[in-house]
Amino acid sequence: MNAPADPSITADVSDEQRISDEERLFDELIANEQRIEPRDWMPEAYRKTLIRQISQHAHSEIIGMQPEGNWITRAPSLKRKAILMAKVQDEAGHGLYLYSAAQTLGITRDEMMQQLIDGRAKYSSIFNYPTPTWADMGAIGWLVDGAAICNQVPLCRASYGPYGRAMVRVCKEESFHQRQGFEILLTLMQGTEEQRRMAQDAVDRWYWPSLAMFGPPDDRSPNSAQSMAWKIKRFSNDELRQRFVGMLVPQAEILGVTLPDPELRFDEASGRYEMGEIDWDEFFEVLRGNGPCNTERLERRRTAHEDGAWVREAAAEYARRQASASALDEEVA
Ligand code: FAQ
Repeated sequence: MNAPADPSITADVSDEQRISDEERLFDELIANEQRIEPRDWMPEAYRKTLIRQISQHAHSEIIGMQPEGNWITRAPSLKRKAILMAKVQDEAGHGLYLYSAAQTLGITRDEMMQQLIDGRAKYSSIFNYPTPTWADMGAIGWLVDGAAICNQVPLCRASYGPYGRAMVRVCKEESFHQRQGFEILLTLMQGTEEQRRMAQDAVDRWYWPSLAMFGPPDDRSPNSAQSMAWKIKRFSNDELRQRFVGMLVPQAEILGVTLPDPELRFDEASGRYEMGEIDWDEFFEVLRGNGPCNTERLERRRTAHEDGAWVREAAAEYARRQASASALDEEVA
């Protein structure tokens, strides 16, 4: 007679079996271009990667409200003010969709917010540059939102359902943002000599940081290969940068602005743009917190968070009272 099986061993084997079945299903879903949804099994590293990318993205949208918020009270007309307010409000909405998408992965909004205000979380390098003139609103819309669209349209097909779906709406709004930036620059370029100079100066200052938004070059991008294998990212950082420059060149011609890269040219043989070197030392300094506005941006975010404490407390108290009132109703019934 066989000795009875040790129950702990049986449990281990069946657990392993279950995980490998689940892993196989996960791999099949990815291979077949199907979506992973919040309740599906997923490798822990996939979950962590998504939380990292989506929360950084959410923080970028929220911090990204500041450089343009700076101009709401000074926009040159009522119409421009209304448009800018709507745009900045859209960015807040994008942050909220993204925080919600990240929450489906098991992290709370409080945790993410704490990471941001403690300075432990990253957000896009681009929002650490100043906005001294009205033309910066044009350059941000045209270049920063333009880069965001190039980066985010492929993310609409990200393998994680809530992220991809959030991106669809975000991209529609970003495309309006990009056009409004282009239109601000076009108006300035059709204006006085001083206005044209202001527009060109803004393009000169935002061009290189907007190229850096796509992240480090492929050979220095530690996350790309795995994120592409998981179909979170669909293109590498350098591929998207190329696509962006290809989009900008004809638009710069229409605007009449010069892209500040004397080495920029299209190489017929390779079908790629050749370009000057991005200042990666500057990029990594900004990531380390040493950009022109890092301190100011985080300080502003911290103050806003502290100023909003009473709203959070009031909402929590209201929810508590509602819950105890409905518990009482149930008891009575
Ligand atoms: N800034 O290995 P990779 C917007 C970090 S939204 C700061 O290549 P990955 C809308 C990266 O996190 C703009 N950090 O990383 C708007 C990683 O660090 P970690 C935000 C950066 O994830 C407009 C390390 O470097 N968009 O503009 C940056 O595969 C106007 C190594 O890099 C998104 O977040 C950077 N530029 O690729 C709002 C899009 N680049 O985490 C208001 C979603 C890289 O290992 C006004 N995100 N790093 O410590 C992505 O597509 C990707 O996360 C990348 C980076 C492409 C940004």
